[in-house]
Amino acid sequence: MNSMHRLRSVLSTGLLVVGLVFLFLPDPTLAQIDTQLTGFQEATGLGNTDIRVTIANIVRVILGFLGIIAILLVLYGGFLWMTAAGNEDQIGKAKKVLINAGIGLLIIMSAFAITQFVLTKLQEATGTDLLGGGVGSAGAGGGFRSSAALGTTIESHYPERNEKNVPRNAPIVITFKIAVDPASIMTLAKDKTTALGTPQDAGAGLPPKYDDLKTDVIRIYPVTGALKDKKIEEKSVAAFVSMTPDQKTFMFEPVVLLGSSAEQTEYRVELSGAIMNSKGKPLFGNTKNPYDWNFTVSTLVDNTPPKVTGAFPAMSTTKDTPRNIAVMINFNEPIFPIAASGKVADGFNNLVVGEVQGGNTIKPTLGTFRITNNYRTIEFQADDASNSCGKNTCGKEIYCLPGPAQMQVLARAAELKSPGSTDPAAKINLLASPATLGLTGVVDMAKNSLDGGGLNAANADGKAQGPTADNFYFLFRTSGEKDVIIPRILSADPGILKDGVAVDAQPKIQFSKPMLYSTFSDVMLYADPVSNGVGFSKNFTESAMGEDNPASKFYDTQSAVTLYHGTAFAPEAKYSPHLPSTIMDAAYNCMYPAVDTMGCKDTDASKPWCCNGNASASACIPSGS
Ligand SMILES: [Ca+2]
Ligand SMILES: [Ca+2]
Repeated sequence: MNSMHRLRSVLSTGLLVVGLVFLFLPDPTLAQIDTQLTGFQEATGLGNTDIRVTIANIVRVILGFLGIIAILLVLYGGFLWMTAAGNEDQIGKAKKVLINAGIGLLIIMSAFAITQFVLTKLQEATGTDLLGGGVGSAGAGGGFRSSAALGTTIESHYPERNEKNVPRNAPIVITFKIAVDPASIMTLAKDKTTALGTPQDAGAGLPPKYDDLKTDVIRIYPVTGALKDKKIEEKSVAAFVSMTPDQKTFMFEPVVLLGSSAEQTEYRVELSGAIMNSKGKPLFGNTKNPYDWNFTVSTLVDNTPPKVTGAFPAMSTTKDTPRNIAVMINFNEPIFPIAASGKVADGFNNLVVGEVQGGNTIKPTLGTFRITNNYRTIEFQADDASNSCGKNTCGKEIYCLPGPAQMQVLARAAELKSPGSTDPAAKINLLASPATLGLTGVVDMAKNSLDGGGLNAANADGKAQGPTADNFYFLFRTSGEKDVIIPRILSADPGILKDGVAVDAQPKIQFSKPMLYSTFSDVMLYADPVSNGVGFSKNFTESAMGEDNPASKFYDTQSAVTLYHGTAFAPEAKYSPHLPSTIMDAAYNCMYPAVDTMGCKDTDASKPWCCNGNASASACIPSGS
């Protein structure tokens, strides 16, 4: 009890970051096989480079070898001279060797300079960071670096890296980890009176306006198809920009449909270093071309409405749910963020979590709706001071749902302009609702209204019928209790200190409870050496919970996170996921790996970290990170 108390007090300082680190090492043999097949382009950092660039790189390597030979010749000449001992013949020979080696070196250096110049020009033309700038092999550092911002500066983006079959009417969406200055991304309309990025002149039933993308700051352009040979400036896509109120998620809606109906078209998105954070500082530091990715657009337009695949807590008439939980709804496809993000106190009404009162009225609980899990999950966290629940084990103030109470969760379908129409322009009736761009309910990325189907999904028929038929809702009961069970890691794949890991293995970590996805933005994937870092996004999955788990008293699911990385791990580099104690479960309990089942069972408050399965008194962030 005493040690438990000490443990609590240590944790409640909120200062400690408890890390759980796994190390694993990709298999160099496997890597070789992989690089010859699918991973070749990424692993070499050549991206979409054509044969000219490849040849230029080969020439550079050959010149490097010739340079070494020339230097060896200089050494040989010097050696001859030193050991000549006045022998004129040998001195003469030495002079000849030195002069010739010198001339050779000059030629090689000029050739090297020319190659470098050609590579620079090609880099400008192809948009690939070929020169890398890092130590080690040509290009490799550059290719990885331009992807590694995902998971560090960028939380997620849609479409994902290398995603196929993206519909032609998809927007491009980027979520940054911190607030971004919208003026660095978009041109502001002159008559604008409302806050940046929110629609203006939206009154009197007029459709809301957006702002224009600065196409030199974020470039979206086709790399295949009819326009492929045009200059980037000429083929960059014009787009309207909108953003969520926290200034972290930006939606870029192309003015015309992407791609063509005749053939699949590959697109590239490039972020420049001109993007500023909300304090006016460069978001990516000094990096000139910090991030880019490609995806492929299909020949089709998305006219299929999104569906709900699951929700938390589970609908139940027999089990009461503790009060201190977040509410989550999962969807079968990514959801357009601004239609599903907002604060109840600001009038956001597209989703409601509230207490059922007499006469079928719902009293909305104050809180915030967020979009997470690569835009597939909407999460609700209460923030009503009257429902304050005290502090959790890591010292964070938390807010509960009302309890005991009968609760209802509602996700509205968006109003339809002409129900049943498949014409993309006639799908959604944009109302004068400035906070959500006129979207009155949940829509997918292509703005198809939710096929929620009502209670028990009776109308989930693949057709968008609008409200109220296609509103999604369910009921659950809260108890007066709080859930204070600490979430545990049940398994990790690859396991701790595992080597021989495939370069395309996607690390997966299984938790004992449903987790609060939005807190996973603090998860890191460190690389040693650091230049081999890969970008990663987080995909969550849920599975049925075993009855032996004490948490199943309340819940029916566990959750797992997969660190999905679009570029291959570098062979023979070490990687370590870092899971800090700021990760929370769906009842706001912080993770505490030092009492975990992954090898660390130490409850000594002086060793709060768990590193590679061993309790540790200090943080376990590996060297090089
Ligand atoms: Ca869809
Ligand atoms: Ca329907």
